[in-house]
Amino acid sequence: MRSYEKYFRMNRLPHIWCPGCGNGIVMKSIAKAAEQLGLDQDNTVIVSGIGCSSRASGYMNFDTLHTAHGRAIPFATGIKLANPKLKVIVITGDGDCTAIGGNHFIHGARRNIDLTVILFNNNIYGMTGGQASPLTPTGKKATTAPFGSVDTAFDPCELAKAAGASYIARGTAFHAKPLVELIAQGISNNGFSLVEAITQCPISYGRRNKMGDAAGMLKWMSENAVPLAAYEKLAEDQKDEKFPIGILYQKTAPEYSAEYAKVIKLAQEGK
Ligand SMILES: Cc1ncc(C[n+]2csc(CCOP(=O)(O)OP(=O)(O)O)c2C)c(N)n1
Ligand code: SF4
Repeated sequence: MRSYEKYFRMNRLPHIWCPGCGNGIVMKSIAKAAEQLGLDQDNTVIVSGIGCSSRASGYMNFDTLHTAHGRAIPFATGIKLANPKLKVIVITGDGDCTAIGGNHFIHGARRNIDLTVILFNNNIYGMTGGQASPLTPTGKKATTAPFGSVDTAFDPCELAKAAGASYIARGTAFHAKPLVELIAQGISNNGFSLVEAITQCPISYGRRNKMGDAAGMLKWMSENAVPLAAYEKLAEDQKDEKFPIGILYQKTAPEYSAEYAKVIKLAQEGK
């Protein structure tokens, strides 16, 4: 047995994801980050919404909660406020987090509550067969955009930064080892952490957009993901489909559950 396997519910495996799906790589990166940090399974909670990626919580050997579509962050907020000693990790898809859960995402970041949100970004609604999400790039095809999406995708990392998150990072399923480090640092940050993990959905997204199979999509990641410092040196016309990876932003700011505890103390003292 590998050392990180204690973080999996081995009796729930094999998983149900399609062959070549990137969700397993991201899930393993979370387990390896947990191992690196020596996370206590009894004091760590994993909360997910609904979607292919959100199935990961059921495979992970912590206290886990598989909630409603888009609602992982408010459930996680309640857990953290009820017991601030817990490490709370949120697993969510791009549709789950930025469409139906978009407002919760903004307000979690605004409060800088100590949650680590791992956003599995496969650019599509995978579970329901390939509808466009707010992170589907303009021009890419989806069942709801058969001629290419006319909407503009937004950058969830920029949104989290503007809203107030204190740790923001992006990795990919291709760069699996650095992804472990980015997740571990996010979990260690005392505040709202976003780790966007670009992952491949060869079935509902790659096939439709002629990106090849899983290997082709991983190759695309290897060619287009650029470490932040190098990305910033690129001229606008060199950027094309390229995107920055690594730690994108960090700051120190008051953490919400600690601030909330102060208010409770004041109220109890009747001041
Ligand atoms: C309130 C509600 N609306 C819609 C759905 C249907 N639904 C389930 S999963 C999903 C999309 C999942 O996409 P995403 O969050 O990107 O995750 P992925 O499957 O791609 O990992 C939708 C629309 C639902 N379960 N509940
Ligand atoms: S539909 Fe896409 S995201 Fe869902 S399991 Fe299959 S490959 Fe993965």
